[in-house]
Amino acid sequence: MRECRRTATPPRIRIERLLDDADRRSALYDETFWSLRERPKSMPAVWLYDERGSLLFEQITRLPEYYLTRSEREILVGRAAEIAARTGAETLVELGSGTSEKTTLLLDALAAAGTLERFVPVDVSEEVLRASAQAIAARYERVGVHAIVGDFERHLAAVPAGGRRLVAFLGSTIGNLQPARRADLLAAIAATLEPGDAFLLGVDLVKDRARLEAAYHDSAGVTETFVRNGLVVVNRVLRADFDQTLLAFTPYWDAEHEWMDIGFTARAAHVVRVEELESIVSLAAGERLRLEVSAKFRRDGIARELAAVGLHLTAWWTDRRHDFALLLATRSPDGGPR
Ligand code: AVJ
Repeated sequence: MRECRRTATPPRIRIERLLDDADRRSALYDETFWSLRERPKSMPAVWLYDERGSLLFEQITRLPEYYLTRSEREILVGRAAEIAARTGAETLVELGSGTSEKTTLLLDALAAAGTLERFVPVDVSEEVLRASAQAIAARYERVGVHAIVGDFERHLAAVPAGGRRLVAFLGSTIGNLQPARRADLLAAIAATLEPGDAFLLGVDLVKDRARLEAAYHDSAGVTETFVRNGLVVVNRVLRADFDQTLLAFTPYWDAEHEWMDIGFTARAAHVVRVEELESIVSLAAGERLRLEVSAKFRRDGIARELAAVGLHLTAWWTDRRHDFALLLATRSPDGGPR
């Protein structure tokens, strides 16, 4: 464990680094190498979230077609006080916290309920964590921040124990994981939870194809720019030569897997070099290159996935249109927190 001792870091902030840039890079390169050999050929969605990608995603959240962020906020606005009352949480743990403004809704409610003592954001980006830790510590004078620079798929054991904890995983980010990895993550979350702790999960719901496809293929073209930026990043960082003109942006709803498959279709057969991975990727005409999946959920399905790892659904809230859901789950079989 390393504590940060920069002069600018107030004593209520502690930043624990479990991951450095070199670890992050080698894990990502390795994953990219292997996913380019899958069927369909894929690349990890992490490539979408460089600085420009994160700004573009912010823009996506304001698009008329992209309902997810607004729907989740609507639920949080309506239910934050109830979440605070039900969980009585002293610690809010947020996975993949980013810069999330939605966190503030939860923290405000926990502070108003008088239970909040500590905020534990977990994110791979130290920069993002440092900024949000400062902001949160400034806003809540009596709250300690214990930020963890880590990968929530690998470093959950580092989440500090003690007190009632609410572990939040918002934005339907869980939908980026395919079922096997999702099950592993849920199992790790379940293993972290102690009786009295709760898990708050945001999931986007299955709905009609047209609305789903529009959410990922907006008329202003922001999503296309966002996904194409992933290729720009890979070209720069991995010294690849993906040719944007040979790849059509073709996101589609995969009704069998119930996920949005977000990626490209090769307009013609061609070969791409990825120097840094010492790889050559050949794409046939019409072949798919996937950059991200965004799984959508149903209440029964996610309840079953939770039950499979010993978690029990204790609350389920949706927005007025039933587009998105927030759920609470606990480890204890009978109703969870007092
Ligand atoms: C940030 C992963 C929740 O899946 O909706 C938005 C990412 N990709 N448009 C999603 C995304 C294209 C987003 N998540």
